[in-house]
Amino acid sequence: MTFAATILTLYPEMFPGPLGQSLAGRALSEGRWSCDPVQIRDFATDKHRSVDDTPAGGGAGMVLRADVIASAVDHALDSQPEAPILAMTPRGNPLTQERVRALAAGPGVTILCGRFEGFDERIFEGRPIEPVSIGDYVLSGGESAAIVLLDACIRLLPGVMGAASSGDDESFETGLLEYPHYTRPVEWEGRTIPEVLRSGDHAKIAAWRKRQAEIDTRLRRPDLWERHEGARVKSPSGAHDKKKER
Ligand code: 6GU
Repeated sequence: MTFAATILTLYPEMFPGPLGQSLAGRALSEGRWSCDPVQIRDFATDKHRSVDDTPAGGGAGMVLRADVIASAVDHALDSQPEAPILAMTPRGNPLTQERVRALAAGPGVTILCGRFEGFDERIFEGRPIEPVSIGDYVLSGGESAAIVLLDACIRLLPGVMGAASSGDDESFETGLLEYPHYTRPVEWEGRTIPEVLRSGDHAKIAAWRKRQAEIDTRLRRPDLWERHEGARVKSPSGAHDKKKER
């Protein structure tokens, strides 16, 4: 089964881009996913083939026209009606590993890439288009965000990664950041690999990794730590127990 990616963009030559290399590139050659960039401008109807116009109410920049975007989306819906449609925008719902997993388990995705100030908001009414953001910063366009989203999906497709992708330990799969890694040389610039990792005691190693994951998450991602701790309740003894399912 092929994961079909349709990308609606003003810069189709940006695809597959970095996804033509390495892991994703190999998976593309093997037919595990397909990449179909579509030029939004091909759906413009006026003689200047315009795709944008000035913002209603005034202000800086340009806004992508609802009529042109809708025609491009309807074309994608015709060719791949089962694929969810995501619009890349810093105003979107935050992308999560959970959402990535759900997308990767499906038939593919249609991704709408914005440039300029964004989309006419009316495209989100009447069509099943979900706005998605990849983080709290602003990119010059949705194309690089689409590449991020596709990379995250592709590595999860069957046969793309080996044992590593089953990764129950991976960052976010546990709700915590992943533990730190080390490899040879054992001593480098006067720094040594933690002794426990060379002990061969697998129970001790697992306990150490869990502890490190907790320390790093608390320090770097207090938001994730809060959520992780929120899933636990204090027992009368003062020990932490997993919260009971309701
Ligand atoms: Cl999805 N698009 C743009 N243009 N900027 C972003 C983003 C998306 N996510 C974070 N910043």
